[in-house]
Amino acid sequence: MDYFLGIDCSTQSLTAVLINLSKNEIIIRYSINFDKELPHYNTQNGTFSSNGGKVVHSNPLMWVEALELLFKALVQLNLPLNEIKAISGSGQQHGTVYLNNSFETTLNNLDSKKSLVNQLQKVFTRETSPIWMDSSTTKQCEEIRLKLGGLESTISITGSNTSERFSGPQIRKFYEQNYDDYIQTSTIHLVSSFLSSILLGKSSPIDHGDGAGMNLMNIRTKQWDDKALDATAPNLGQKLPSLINSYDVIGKISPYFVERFGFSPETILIVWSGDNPNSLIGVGLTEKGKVAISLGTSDTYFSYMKNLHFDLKGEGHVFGAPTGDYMSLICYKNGSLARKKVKDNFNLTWKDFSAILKNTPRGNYGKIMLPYFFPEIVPFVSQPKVYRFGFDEKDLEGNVRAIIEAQFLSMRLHSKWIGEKPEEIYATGGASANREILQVAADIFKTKVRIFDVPDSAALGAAFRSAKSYYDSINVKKEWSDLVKQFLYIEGSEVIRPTKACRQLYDDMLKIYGKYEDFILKGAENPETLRLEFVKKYFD
Ligand code: XUL
Repeated sequence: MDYFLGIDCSTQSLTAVLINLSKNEIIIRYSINFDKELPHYNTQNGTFSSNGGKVVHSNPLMWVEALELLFKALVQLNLPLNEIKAISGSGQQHGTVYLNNSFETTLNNLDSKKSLVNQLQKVFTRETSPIWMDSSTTKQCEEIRLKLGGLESTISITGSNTSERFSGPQIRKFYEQNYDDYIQTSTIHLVSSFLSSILLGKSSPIDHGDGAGMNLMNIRTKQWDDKALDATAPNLGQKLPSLINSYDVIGKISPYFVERFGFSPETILIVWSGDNPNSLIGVGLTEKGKVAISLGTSDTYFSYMKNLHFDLKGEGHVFGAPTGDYMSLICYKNGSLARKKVKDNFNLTWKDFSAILKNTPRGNYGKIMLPYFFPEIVPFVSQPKVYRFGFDEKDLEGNVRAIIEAQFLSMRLHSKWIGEKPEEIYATGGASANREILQVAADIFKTKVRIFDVPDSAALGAAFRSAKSYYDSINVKKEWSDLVKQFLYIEGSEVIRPTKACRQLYDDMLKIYGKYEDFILKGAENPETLRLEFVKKYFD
């Protein structure tokens, strides 16, 4: 049997998806929820935050302990771990793990009678890891951008503007504020390459997909960029693992996992990548024209990109794709946690929430929200604040529809740089199960939205990646598109069609929404008159 395992370390949980590619079936999905199953780390939604939500960290030991729990559970479920041919994984992007010089030797000498978490206690030079939700590095972003020659030059070197959550600015902050600990650090890993190292029993390379989310990799040469390294912190090049293709095999599984959990010593490992590159494959985006929205802790909008081009405004990103090409990505922090805030403020269930969406009119009587419940990435907002125009926080129905319309209006507005109008949008992530939310997406984008009931797209993508590289390694030719499409059975999934009658309404609303962003964030003119005209045109 051709069993492949994909593991995803996301913000709130660690998930495994085991697939049998000979039969195109999922054997199991299994998740460890950090808050619930590892309560001694005291996380909230997998994180700890301070400084008004600007500093957001997580605990790398928690991820390690979760990995053990996950494997224990798979053993207890009697899954054929010894028949798994290859494993790869996915990590929430940008987060960094700081390790001292005992990391390699510890991994090399793991005792399979003892737990991982006990043996890895002393390998860190920084107890907690800044993750993608951290927005405390505005100063470092400015410093690095300046040294790289300004906005456009930074984007054209690294594929993105310097971004608060990206690894480079985070590393610079650590160097500036904890100089001694920075000096003690011999290796800096990403979440993906850290966990990949543990399975491998030695430091793992970083792949081009996740490497592109650091502001340190040259997006054209796919090598560490000397200028970017120098602009970030001294001797950084010596602390970073090497960069490799996302499809490269990095070795065989460490004996620790063979002895402790019963994996076969022949299991090959493929380098881990970021959750977004993995999801790109997990939802079957192996060619142009199709876009995915992933509605999870973060909401992301992403697509496969054959030829490199950039968002010169600096809001969108270009990462490496698992196929060796590129992908575009726009990321919103106010995703599911913001939707949940509105739901919880009114003590609603998701069923109530959906019913309200169904029963309120498109355009929401002109009630517009700028939903910055948390600091936002796109557009950049450092101080969280929710702005409401034409309604207030007590208006139950108004708030429910306004948050969803705001999220998709913002996505349509800020994805224009990608150039192509999507032919079809694939919806994935937790909230993709909610048809009413997706109907709003279809209406606002004026595009079909296809629902995938493959919630763990990043872990599944990792399983696909491990399969593809395994077949390559034994010279069995499989095209990406065939492998993925056969498995996903895309044609069988449900499609939500846009409502024709509201095309003009959302075009008008989009313009007003953009003007409210400019009004609040750039001090432009207040578009209230336009909003009132909109109300008159559609709701009088
Ligand atoms: C992407 C981003 C998030 C994280 C966590 O740039 O910051 O999507 O990868 O999911």
